[in-house]
Amino acid sequence: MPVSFQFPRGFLWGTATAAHQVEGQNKNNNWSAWEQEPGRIIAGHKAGLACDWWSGRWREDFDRAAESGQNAHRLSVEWSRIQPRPDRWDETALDRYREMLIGLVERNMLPMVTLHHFTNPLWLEEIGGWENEEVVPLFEAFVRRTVEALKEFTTMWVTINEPNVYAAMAYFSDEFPPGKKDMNAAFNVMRNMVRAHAAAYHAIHEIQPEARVCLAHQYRGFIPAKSWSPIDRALAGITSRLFNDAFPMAVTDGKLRYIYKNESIPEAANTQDFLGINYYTQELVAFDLSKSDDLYSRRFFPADKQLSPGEFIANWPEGLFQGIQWGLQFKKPIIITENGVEDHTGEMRPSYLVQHIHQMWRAVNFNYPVKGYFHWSLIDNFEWERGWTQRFGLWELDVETQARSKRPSADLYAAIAKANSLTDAMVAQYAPAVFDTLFPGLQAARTEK
Ligand code: IFM
Repeated sequence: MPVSFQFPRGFLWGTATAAHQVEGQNKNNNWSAWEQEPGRIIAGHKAGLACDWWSGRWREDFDRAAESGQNAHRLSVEWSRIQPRPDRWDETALDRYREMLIGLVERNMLPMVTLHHFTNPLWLEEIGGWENEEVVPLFEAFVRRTVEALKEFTTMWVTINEPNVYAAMAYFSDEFPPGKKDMNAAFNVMRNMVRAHAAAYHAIHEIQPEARVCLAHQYRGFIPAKSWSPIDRALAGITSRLFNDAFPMAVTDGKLRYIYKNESIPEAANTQDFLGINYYTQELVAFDLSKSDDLYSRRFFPADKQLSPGEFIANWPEGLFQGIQWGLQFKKPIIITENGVEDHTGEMRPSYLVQHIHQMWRAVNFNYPVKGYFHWSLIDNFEWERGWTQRFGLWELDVETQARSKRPSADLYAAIAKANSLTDAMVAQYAPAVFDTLFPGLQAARTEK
């Protein structure tokens, strides 16, 4: 008897991408400038042509996604293309995005559009980026223009991708532009992001009352390294409140809670229609006196976890289930807006994928309102400060030749999406090493017969 983990009818199976990471030829945003600065990106890598979507290679990649049973795709639009200068809107850029969304609809894939995914127009960066409160009306104006132009093709909008990662990487550690370590600036950025999200949420609903709008949160479990240690527990709790809770709480009750102060932002209350969760991994947290820059905490992976080739992600699938349980407090439908692993070898991805989809199925089986899953990513793309050293694609990209080749997980994900379920046969074929974890005793029972 075959055994399968079945998903509800209408479940969304997609992949996620972001403009700067796949389009190529972006020259007018803060990341293209950052990439020119020596020492900012591993090995001096640049996004360059990326996956060459701006020249039209999205067509062949959307064909790949559609042929492999995906019924949705999450992409982002590049603010600096749509509004190259504060006083100029580029209709040809909006036409290009229209074409892409039509391309998805024609292939029977539901588009989900992210309006901000890490990059800022240079003109915005020059006036202080998200530190400057002027960003709130500026973002709202950009959102209005974009949503007016694209509303015919989608009702699913992500205002800001991973605002917690943006604030942490650009203002706590200096890995994203503008490369600051400044806790006050980080707070201002967080406050402006919450206010800009709220303004965008209200504007989108004014233009398109049926819209479904969210922020995509990166959820990361922080586990005290020593469960009996009050200080490890306190540090894990503070880190989690700051990284996981601050934004989703603020867009729920209109209060932004920071390390040493709170701010009331009443217009942000109840401004998400669904909860987007990006989940990759979780970490242990231990008190460490030498880490004064990092709230005196050291974060690391347990020795018994399988690590991705760049040791960037520990395969910790239960964290996805826990992330979904954490998300229940916001009382909204949940979509996994990103999940994946950097693995240029293609060897770890199949087992990572089936274990995470199994955890998501457990949540669905508890009747938790999980409505869809977007794998990061369809194709290898430019991985920010880690350049081209980390590969998250179901398809491999040769950056020099633009040739695509399919990794085994592309077939595995296609089988899951087409069947709307994960079966024992799929696990046996693609990820035999975790068969017993997912189907305990099944192999033995079959052998006995
Ligand atoms: O590539 C990134 C993406 O831009 C945001 N979420 C995490 C991904 C993998 O690091």
